[in-house]
Amino acid sequence: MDLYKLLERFFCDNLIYLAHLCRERHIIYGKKSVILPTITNRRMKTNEKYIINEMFEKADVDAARLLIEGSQHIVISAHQLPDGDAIGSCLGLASYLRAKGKEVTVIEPNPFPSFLSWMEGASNILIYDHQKQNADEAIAQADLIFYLDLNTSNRMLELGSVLDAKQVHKIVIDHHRNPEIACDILFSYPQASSTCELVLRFIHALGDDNLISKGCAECLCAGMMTDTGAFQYNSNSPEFFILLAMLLSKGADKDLIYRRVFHCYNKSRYILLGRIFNDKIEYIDELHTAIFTLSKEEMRDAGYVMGDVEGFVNLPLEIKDMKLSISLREDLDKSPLVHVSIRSVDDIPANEMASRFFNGGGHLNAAGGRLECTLEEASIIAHKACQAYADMLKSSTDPTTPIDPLVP
Ligand SMILES: [Mn+2]
Repeated sequence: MDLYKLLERFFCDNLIYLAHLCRERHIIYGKKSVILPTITNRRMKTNEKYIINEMFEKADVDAARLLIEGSQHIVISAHQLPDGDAIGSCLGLASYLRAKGKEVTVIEPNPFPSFLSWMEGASNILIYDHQKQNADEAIAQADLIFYLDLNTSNRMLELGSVLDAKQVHKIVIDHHRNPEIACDILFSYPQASSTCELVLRFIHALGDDNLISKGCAECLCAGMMTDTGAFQYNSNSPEFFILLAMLLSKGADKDLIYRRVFHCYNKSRYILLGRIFNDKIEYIDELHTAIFTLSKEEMRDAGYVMGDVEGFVNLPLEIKDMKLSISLREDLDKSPLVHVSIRSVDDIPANEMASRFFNGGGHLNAAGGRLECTLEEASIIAHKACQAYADMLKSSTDPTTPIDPLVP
């Protein structure tokens, strides 16, 4: 019987793939030897091309290896208001270093949102604001410090100056632009999706894939997920998914992690969300821009808890043709202080806008800053910032957007 007809009858879903397999078997074994082990062999061969290219300089990896080998007490820290990438990268790296027999202390400048507390090792994180004494002891003992997910120690509150003052070997692993931290080895790769991706590449470059536990994989997967908005942006490289696949193969459950970090909100979040979209958001149509403010009274009235407004700034960009979204949120404690978040699309430089107008910085399409002024004053500055980029914002929208067939 014709081999391809046989395949069609039994394996029509995978016809092309299987036919390809059979052709190989045909050459080697003859027409009738279509057996499953061939598939396994073929898959293994296919996987061979999915190698992870080294992003780091070999000299840096070798130097880091020596520093790790020569140290016993390691401190790992990240930026203030730690997010999924900050906590995930710290805990993922901590898990790996503990597997290498090191004593590791993770210290964060201030508390992290409760939706990250499921991560392995999260309950042992020291919060510098609250556990200064324990943290200072760990820092005093440290012979190696890792700074993760930040480019300047100014983003670590008081912890930054304490770590900076400590005379000890330091390694920075980060994906923000313009790194400024004094260190022995700098792994700064703004093209990376997340610091978690870089930590995974770091472990891989050290040849230690076998030391990635399920708990470690979950932490790194969480950061790769949160810093890409669940793979919506900054995640177009095929290698990103090869790295992710590596974490899945270590036991990370992507779907469960998604639910833990994205489906975990309080009702107060939706009270605030309703308030903003009902009557607070301002659309500047000709600039394809949305700006909204949130006062501390509004947050208190809604029963605000930390993390409630996380990601709000992304939502206006879900509206057709929107190019820029700016959120202005009053600090709950300090006054006058307004936290600014900016999101943009394409080549509209949110980071440049943040540094020119809002004392901040960040990535091309996601940036932030802070203004020591009232919400009203911050809103005026935000309008000025939009006008400064009016030419870019006015320009025509995506030509591939389909025309609504219901509109004549
Ligand atoms: Mn990050």
